[in-house]
Amino acid sequence: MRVTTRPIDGQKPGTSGLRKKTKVFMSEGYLENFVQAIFDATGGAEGKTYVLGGDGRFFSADAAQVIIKMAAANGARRVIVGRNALLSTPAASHLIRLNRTDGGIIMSASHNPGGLDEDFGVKFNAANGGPAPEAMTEAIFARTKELSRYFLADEPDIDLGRIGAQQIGSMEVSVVDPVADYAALMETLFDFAKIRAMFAGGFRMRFDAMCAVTGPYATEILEGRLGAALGTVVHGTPLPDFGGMHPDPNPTWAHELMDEMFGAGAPDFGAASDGDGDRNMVVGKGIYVSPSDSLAVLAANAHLAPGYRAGLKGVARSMPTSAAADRVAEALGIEAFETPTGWKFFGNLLDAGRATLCGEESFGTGSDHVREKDGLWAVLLWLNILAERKESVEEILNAHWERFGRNYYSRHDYEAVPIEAADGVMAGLRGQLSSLPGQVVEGMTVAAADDFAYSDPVDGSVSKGQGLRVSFTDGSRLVLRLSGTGTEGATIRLYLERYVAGPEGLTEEVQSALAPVIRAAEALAGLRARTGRAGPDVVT
Ligand code: VG1
Ligand code: CO
Repeated sequence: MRVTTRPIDGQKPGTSGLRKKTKVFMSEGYLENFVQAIFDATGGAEGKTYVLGGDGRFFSADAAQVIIKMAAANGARRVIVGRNALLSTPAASHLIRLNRTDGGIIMSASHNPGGLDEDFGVKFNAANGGPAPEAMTEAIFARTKELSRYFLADEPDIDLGRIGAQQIGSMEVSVVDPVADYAALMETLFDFAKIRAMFAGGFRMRFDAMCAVTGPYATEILEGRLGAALGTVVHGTPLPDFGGMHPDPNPTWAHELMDEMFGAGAPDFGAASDGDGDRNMVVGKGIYVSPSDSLAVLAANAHLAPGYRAGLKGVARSMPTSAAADRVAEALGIEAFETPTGWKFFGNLLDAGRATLCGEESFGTGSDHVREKDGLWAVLLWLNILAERKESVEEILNAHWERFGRNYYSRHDYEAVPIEAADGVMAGLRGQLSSLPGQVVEGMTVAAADDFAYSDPVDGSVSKGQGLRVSFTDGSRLVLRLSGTGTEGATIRLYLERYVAGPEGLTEEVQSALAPVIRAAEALAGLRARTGRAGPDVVT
């Protein structure tokens, strides 16, 4: 059935897909237009195969039916969909690669809250399993601006609860277990026997799935296959509104886990994941692991896991992520890459075999096993390392800092700031960039200041305006950028870093260690002054 439509404003994908208020996505033609634009901008769906799934948030089940009927009406050959429309983002990436499909559609707004009054989102992943690269998202956006029709099969709903093949017109819909193939992949990468023995020996863990998609994955893998005590996974049932939780695994939103890990009788290891399962927070008994440090520790120890025994080809991190991983790459004698924020920028490096591990300061780590960041994968790599080294998280971190020095790191988020005020902050700092080198701010001399532009070393594409950065001669750095995943006003992210070589001063409190950089940021960008805020809303 051909349905007449008109272009809808603002369907521009951000850092990771198109995210809007759920009610916006539910409005007439909104989802349909965007999905049709995806098909049209990628050469049509005729004869193609797609993976479909999502984090189970409110509206996913209905949206899945629409997307399936649109794929059918656009001539697709087959859609592989997770049971009840569930698939974590890394599991979807794996299924795309495993089945060599032409791509996949993931229904998720990731770490944003879910529900009728919260957020919904749609991401398109390409045939390599990774997020659509910039040129593709731009083509999709361009298509949304000229759309006059979409196609929708006039057929009954598919039974998404029933595993197996069903037909819709001439298209096959395969409903699959969302966990099985992913869990099998994890078994090829990690020493499950060794981790199982560690749990059998009394090792205790807490995994907070935050009522989002990783619940079934973590329950099957940690409790089922690795023998962690029943109840290790909490908030393990995916709920349409995430049980009211904000499924963003950071110390602010995963405070229940933090309280437990810093309380009496804390387990040995704690972890949390986000809405769609691609992020992870890792916590030791009484010690928090910053995502930038986590990437560095994983890079330094990955060879302890069977899947990485041959060593790493290279390590890539997003620009705002601390340079801790670079120091490891240098010691290992491998390449280090610095990309813009968002996983889509790692795809080429992974495909070209130039990077094996990638990471972002926003609780994202992953490897070349898929083309997305992967929360549970990171947790399993940590477990594998813990099982091999037989040391606590604290001991491993301290040893890491003693060897490489410590990149103190923090991100300060100012959320839902009026757009003009946020633009003012950015413009204010941007205007000073060229005159900053050589200036002394809060006792530190500016070494360089610029608006980060990235030249992809594989395909030569250039991405400009990726964040304002100011680095100081003592190795300290501050970065300012606007979020591309929010749905309300603007979110300003301020990233702060200071390097201490050691051996003294490696275990200071993070915010006090960063105090001079925080003051320098305020002096240069006037965040508090311009937004009228007393301080950041979230500190990670
Ligand atoms: C944020 C993070 C970024 C991450 C992106 C998608 O983007 O900073 O590192 O790749 O979310 O993650 P932004 O533009 O808001 O800073 V996910 O797990 O929310 O898909
Ligand atoms: Co996510």
